[in-house]
Amino acid sequence: MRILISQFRSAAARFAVSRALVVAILLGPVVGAMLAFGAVAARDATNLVTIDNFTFTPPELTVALGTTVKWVNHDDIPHLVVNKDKVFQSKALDTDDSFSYTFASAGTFDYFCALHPHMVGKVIVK
Ligand SMILES: [Cu+2]
Repeated sequence: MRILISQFRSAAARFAVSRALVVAILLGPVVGAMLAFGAVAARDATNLVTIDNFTFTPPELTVALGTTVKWVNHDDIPHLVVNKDKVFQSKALDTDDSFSYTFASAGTFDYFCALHPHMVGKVIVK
């Protein structure tokens, strides 16, 4: 009887260890995916320029070479994003439309809205 109990205990201990291992294996990808999602969300937030009330926000954005910047129009009238040196130019962006551009060279990129030239902003690529 004593032998049976001790066998039962060691079996229970093995079960607890293997159950913890299974939980760790199952949760690994979930935690990894959550971390990856957080990193993507953070990157999106830092490279986003919103257009609200005829204003680019932030008006000046500094990014690393190779970064994709996304502009989103939240106004209910169309806007464009046009680089002064014609390096990039969006189509007319209606409400909630977006435009993305990946900066493949360093420098300062001044831009404006072709419909409302007083709307200006700049992206500095380092
Ligand atoms: Cu505009």
